Amino acid sequence: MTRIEVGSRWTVELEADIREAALGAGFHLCGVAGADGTEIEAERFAAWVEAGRAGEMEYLKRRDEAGTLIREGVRVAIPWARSVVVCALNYASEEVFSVEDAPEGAGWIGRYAWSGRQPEQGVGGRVQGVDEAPELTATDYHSEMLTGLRVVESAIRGRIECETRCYVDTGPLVERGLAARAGVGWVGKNTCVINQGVGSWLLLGVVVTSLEMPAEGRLAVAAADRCGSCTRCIEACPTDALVAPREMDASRCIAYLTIEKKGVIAEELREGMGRQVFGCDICQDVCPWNAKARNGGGVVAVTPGMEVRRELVNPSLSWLGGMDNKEFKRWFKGSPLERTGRKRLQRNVAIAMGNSGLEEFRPKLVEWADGEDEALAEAALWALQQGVGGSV
Ligand code: B12
Ligand code: SF4
Ligand code: SF4
Repeated sequence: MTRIEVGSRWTVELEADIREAALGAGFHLCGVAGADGTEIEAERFAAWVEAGRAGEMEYLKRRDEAGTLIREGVRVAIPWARSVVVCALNYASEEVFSVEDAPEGAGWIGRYAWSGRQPEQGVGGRVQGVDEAPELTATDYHSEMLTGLRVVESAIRGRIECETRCYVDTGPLVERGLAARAGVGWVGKNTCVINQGVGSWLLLGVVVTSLEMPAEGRLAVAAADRCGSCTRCIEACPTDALVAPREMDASRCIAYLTIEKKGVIAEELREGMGRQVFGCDICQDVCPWNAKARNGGGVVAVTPGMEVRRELVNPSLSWLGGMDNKEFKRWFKGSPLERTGRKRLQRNVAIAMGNSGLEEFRPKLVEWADGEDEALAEAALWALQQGVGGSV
C-alpha cells in the first residue's frame, strides 16, 4: 500500500486501508469516528457519576484541574485527539449461556474471562499424568487486543504523520459511546454495544489519533438502534441494576460486585447474585441478538489467544472454593481473574454456595466462617444462614 500524503485528515481510502489492517490484525469490526460533538454522551456520563451509579470505581470519577470529569470527552484528557479508530474482537463461542441448565453445584465465570491459548512447548500446559493441569494457558483480552491495536497504530503511522495512542479498557475513554459513533454497533438497553451480525460478544479497543475528520461526508455511519420494544435484559437482571433502558446502576451490577467491589457485599444483593462468581452475562445471554448470532452460525470466531478454557465453563464451586494460593495462580495467572484475587473470588463462591442450598458445601463454609478474612467469613456465615445443610 502506498503512503498517503493528505495532511492530517482521514480520507475514505485511508479508512479502508486501516480497516483492512485491523481485520488482518485479528479484529472482526473496525470503524472511525470524530472525537468532537459528544456533548450528549458527556452529559449522560456526568449525570451518571453524579447520581452515584459508579459505586466505588473511583477512577471513573476523576476530574481535571478545572473540575471536568476526565471521561466526559476524549479531548479532556487528550487535548490533541481529533478522531478514534474503534476495533472490536468477537469472543462468541459455541459454549452454553449462563441462563441455560447447569450441573448441580456449578458457578459462572463471565465468558470474556474464559480466554486462553495453546501453551508453547515446555511452558505451562498439560503435564503428562497430571489431569488437573490447565489445558490452555490463561490470557487476558487487554494484552491480546493491545498487540492487535499496535499493528493498527503502525499501519496509520506508516501512511500519514500523526499522533496516536492505544487503549483497551483502561484509558480515560467511554469506549461504548465511541464504538456506537464509529458504527461498530448500537448501545443496547443492557448498555452493551451490539452488532446486528455478531451480537454483543465484543471487546473494544481504541486508537486515538490527531487526524481530523473531513468536514463533510462522515466516514462512519452510526448503527441503527435495533432493540425496538424488547425489554428482556431489564426484566432478567436479578439485582435490578438496569434502572432504565441504557442506564445501569453499576453499584447493583453483579459484574461490579464480583469483580470490582472490595470487602463485604451488601446483604440485599447477595441472593440476586445466584451462582455468578466472576462477572455476569445474564443480560447478554437473554438478548435475542446473541441467540440469533449463535443460531445463525458463522459468527463464532476463535482468535488465537481467545480460545475457550473449557474448565471455566460452569466451573464447580467446590473446585474454586478448594483452591489454595498456588492452585489459584496455576489456573488464573495471566487471566482477568488474577486482579480480583483468590480471596475475593472465594467470597463470591461462598455467596454462590449459600444460594445453592447444597449440603455438600457446609464443611467448607464452616471452615471459612471461622477464618481470619473478614469479608469471606461474613459471606460464609450468611451462606450457612441460608440453610445450607440445615440451620447454623
Ligand atoms: C466501568 C465498566 C464496567 C462497570 C460498569 C458498566 C456500565 N454499564 O457502565 C461494570 C463493572 C459493572 C462492568 C460490567 C461489564 N463490562 Co465493563 N467496562 C467498564 C468500563 C471500564 C467503563 C464503562 C463506563 O464508562 N461506564 C459509564 C457509563 C455511563 O457508560 P455507558 O453505560 O457505556 O454509557 C455511555 C455510552 O454508552 C453513551 N451512550 C449511551 N447510549 C447511547 C446511544 C448513542 C446513540 C450513542 C452514540 C452513545 C450512547 O453515553 C454514555 C455516557 O458516555 C468499560 C471500558 C471503557 N473504558 O469504556 C468496560 C466495558 C464497557 N465493559 C465491557 C464488558 C465486556 C463488561 C461485561 C460484559 C463483563 C462481564 N461479563 O461481567 C459486563 C457487562 C455489564 C453490562 N450490562 O454493561 C466491555 C463492553 C463491550 C460491549 N460489547 O459493550 C467494555 C467496553 C470493555 C472493553 N474494552 O471491551 N463494566
Ligand atoms: S451484568 Fe448481570 S447484574 Fe449487571 S446489569 Fe447485566 S444482568 Fe444485571
Ligand atoms: S435484550 Fe432486548 S432490549 Fe436488551 S439489549 Fe437485547 S434487544 Fe435490546
